[in-house]
Parts: sequence; structure tokens; C-alpha cells
Amino acid sequence: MAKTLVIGAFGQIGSELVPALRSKYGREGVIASDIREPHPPGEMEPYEICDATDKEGMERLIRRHDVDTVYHLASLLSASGEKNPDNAWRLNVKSLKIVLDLAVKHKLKRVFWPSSIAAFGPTTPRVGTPQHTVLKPTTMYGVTKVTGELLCQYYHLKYGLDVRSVRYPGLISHKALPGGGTTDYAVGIFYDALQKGSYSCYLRPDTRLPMMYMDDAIRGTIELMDAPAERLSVRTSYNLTAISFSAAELAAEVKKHVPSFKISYKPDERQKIADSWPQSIDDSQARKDWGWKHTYGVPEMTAVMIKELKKKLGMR
Ligand code: AKB
Repeated sequence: MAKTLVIGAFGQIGSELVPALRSKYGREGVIASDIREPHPPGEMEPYEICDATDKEGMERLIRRHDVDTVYHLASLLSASGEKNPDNAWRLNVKSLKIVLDLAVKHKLKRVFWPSSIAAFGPTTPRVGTPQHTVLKPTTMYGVTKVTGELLCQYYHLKYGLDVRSVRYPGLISHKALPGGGTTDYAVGIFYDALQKGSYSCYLRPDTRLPMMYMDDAIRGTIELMDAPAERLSVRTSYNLTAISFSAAELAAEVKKHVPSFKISYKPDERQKIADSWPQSIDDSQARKDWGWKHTYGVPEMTAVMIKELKKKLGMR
């Protein structure tokens, strides 16, 4: 039976996408792959340790498991990418080119690759950012996302490869922690509110960014991959959004659940990145083409984060 391969399976998206795909296709139908061992080991079985920039290793994996669908999630995020631009280019672009080449060579059925709101830049309209607009990011992460989007479209046009993509906003989840992103504060605030009663935010209180609860992101990703190809009009990457809030608005929402919660603001180098990104996104094309619809608003997302994190942290 042909299998689905998830590259970057132990990251923020992968660790929730793998179980979702397995409940749809069965455990054996989905191979998890990452550069490191899962923790705890065994929980992610079947898995393979493989570096996404190792073409021979990736090819062996595709052959060994008779892979026909790939979700390629391995990526360095925005803040890490600014600390290590060469690594960001190598991981984000080189590995994508490898996956696309192997997908053509082995006639894979479908590939998913994530872009981001980081594909936009300071000259893009920042409110209700349209699907088709200026793409001049000022971070290396953003540069790799625009490059990746164009590569995806190129492989679709030139080789007929069925590669699909969305521009994720900041993703919020109580399961896996994000790492190295600019939107990570929207997860960290919940942990610190519950564990310390206060949070020191690295963005200004008025910093407004597009965000999404992870359940919506996982469902949307699978729905896009299940959509009939003829419905898809965008082969770079679809705008995708759910909610949009400022750091101060999120803090006020958290306070409804943790009344003693205090927040302070100490903007760091991530402020500049956030200031170059949209505040809200127009994702009407995704809604029209393949029926995208989010379900979690800010109050619902906050309530479920608090409830689930309390359980995870062993609190009442
Ligand atoms: C980041 O903050 O770098 C990511 C993203 C928006 O792509 N969460």
C-alpha cells in the first residue's frame, strides 16, 4: 500500500498532523520522519531518522516505504532564521528542491509544503492582505518562503506536480511548543500565565498578527490535500487565516481565566520582524476554492488552551 511521509514530524505542526493523518489512513500508512528521535521513543512509530537535506537518504525512504504523498514540514522559523540565515536557506530551500525533484522522479501523487505570512513584507498592504500582492519580505525566512512558493508553482507548471501549500499564520497549540518563531509569544503567554502568573512579552502591546488554533490548521491542511485538483486556482500558496489580535488583547483574554495575570512588555529584535508582517489576512480565495472555514475564535481558543494546559501541567 502506498504511504504518506511526513518530514519534520516532531515539530509544532508535524506532531499534531501525524496523529491526524494516522486516524484517517491508519498507523502503518503514515511514516513520521525527522532529524532526531521522538520523545518518548516509540510513540511516533513507524518513524525514520533522516536529514531533509540528504537527497540519497530521502530517496531511500521514499523507495523503502512506497511513498506517494509527502508533507514536507521541516523548516527554520523567522527568528532562528535571522540568527542563522545560511542554515535557513539550506534547510528551507535546499530540502524543498530535493523533495520536489524526488516527487517528479518517483511520480508522487501529491506534495504539501507550508509557506507563511512571512512571505509578505513591509511594503505589502498590512490589513486584509490580499492573496495576490507584493511579496518583498525582509527576513531570510520570508525570502525562503517566497522562493519556495515560486518553486512549487514552477514544478506544477513544468512537470504537472500536484504540490499544494498554505501561508500559515502564527499557530497556537497546547501540545507541542513552537521554536524560533516571532508568533511564539501567543503560546508562551499561556504557560507563563498558569505557571508564574505573569509574562514578559517580547512584542509591543499593540502588535497585531494573524493567528490560528492548531486544530483548525490541521483540519485545513488535510482539507486542502483532499480537495479536487481542478478546484485549486493558486499553486504558489493560499492565504489562510482565522483570528487576528494584538498582544494586549490576548493578555486581556487570558486575564478572564487567570484574574491575577500580569503582563509586561520588553520588545526585542522580533518586534522588527512582526512590524514587517500583515495584521490581518484576506483568505477568501481559499474559502471559495476549497471551502476553508475556521472554527476557533479568540475566546474559544483561549478557553481550550487554558483547560488543556491545566491538565498537561497537572493543575486544577
Ligand atoms: C514564525 O513566527 O516565524 C512562524 C510563522 C508565522 O511562520 N510562526
